[in-house]
Amino acid sequence: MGLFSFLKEKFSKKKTDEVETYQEGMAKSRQNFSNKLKVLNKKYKKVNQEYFEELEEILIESDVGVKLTLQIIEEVLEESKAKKITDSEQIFEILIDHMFKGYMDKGEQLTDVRFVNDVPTVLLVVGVNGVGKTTTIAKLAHRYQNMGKKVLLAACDTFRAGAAEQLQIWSDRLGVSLVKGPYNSDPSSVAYDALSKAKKENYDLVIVDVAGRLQNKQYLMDELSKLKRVMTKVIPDAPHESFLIIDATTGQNGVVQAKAFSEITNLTGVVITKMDGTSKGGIILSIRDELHTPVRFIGLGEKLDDLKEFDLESYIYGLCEGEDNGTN
Ligand SMILES: Nc1nc2c(ncn2[C@@H]2O[C@H](COP(=O)(O)OP(=O)(O)OP(=O)(O)O)[C@@H](O)[C@H]2O)c(=O)[nH]1
Ligand SMILES: [Mg+2]
Repeated sequence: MGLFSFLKEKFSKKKTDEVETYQEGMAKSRQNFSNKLKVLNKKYKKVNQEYFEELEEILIESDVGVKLTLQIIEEVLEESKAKKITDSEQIFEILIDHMFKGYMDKGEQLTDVRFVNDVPTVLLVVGVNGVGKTTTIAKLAHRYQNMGKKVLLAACDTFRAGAAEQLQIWSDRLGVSLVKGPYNSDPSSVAYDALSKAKKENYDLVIVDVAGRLQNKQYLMDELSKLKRVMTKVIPDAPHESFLIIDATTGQNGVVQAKAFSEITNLTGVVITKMDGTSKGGIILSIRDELHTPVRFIGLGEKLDDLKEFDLESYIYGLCEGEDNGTN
């Protein structure tokens, strides 16, 4: 049985809230991807070269990325030839298997923050302006607070007017503490203060918000290495996690950002926001293909609970199956 049939059976027996959030958040992507595939499968009962050309186009239009698309098509072609399969419905199953594999094979699977013992766990959050950094930090704070963790926010984006204030609003709303510095002050000194406080007062998690001005790569690189240097004076292994936030609606530009950041700093995870706002949900596969970094969380809406651990099965299912979509 192909993975898609397996998922259909699995989720028709027991559909969790998580799967429903994925299905709702991915409605636009599903309309783009799954509906186009259905039209294609109707057009070609038996597949031929034109079928594969159109399939390639659909994957690229869904932001799966050219490199990965070509790899997937190649694999699907090979498998269908080897098994002598020409029926487009069966090819669909093979396609989904290889999309799944396209993610699985590209590195380790990880989602939740890996907490360390003895000292506060430090999570550095980077990303360019407007990608949903502050909101994601709030959602993560909310998540770990609900798990009983003592969470501290560090507003190290001292460069952009209003950045600390936005974080302050969330810290008040959530009832989590915040350390901030004056406008234009040294981000490292804010981080130093935050980590010192976290260590002294036994916090479990410090989430550090950093400005991500990609316009000047060298400057950003220097700033991030200074930040890390200063943090390790307080907590030797800090940061334990470095998440890059990418806005799914920026498409291939998001992939460019991801590549640039991965050259500047050692990322341990990627968070994809605004999945609900894009029709090109393939971006997750594309970023994974380029970076090999695990997608840790995915933003499927604006509410605090709409940030979910990335789950490949729910994601693939959400991309292909849902209410608006008939029964396939
Ligand atoms: N629909 C949707 N909106 C989101 C999601 N994540 C963030 N947003 C919205 O995106 C907008 C920008 O989010 P912010 O968190 O302010 O982004 P930022 O990166 O901190 O932006 P700056 O601080 O201005 O650089 C807000 O209106 C958020 O509500 C998501 O997963 N889905
Ligand atoms: Mg912000």
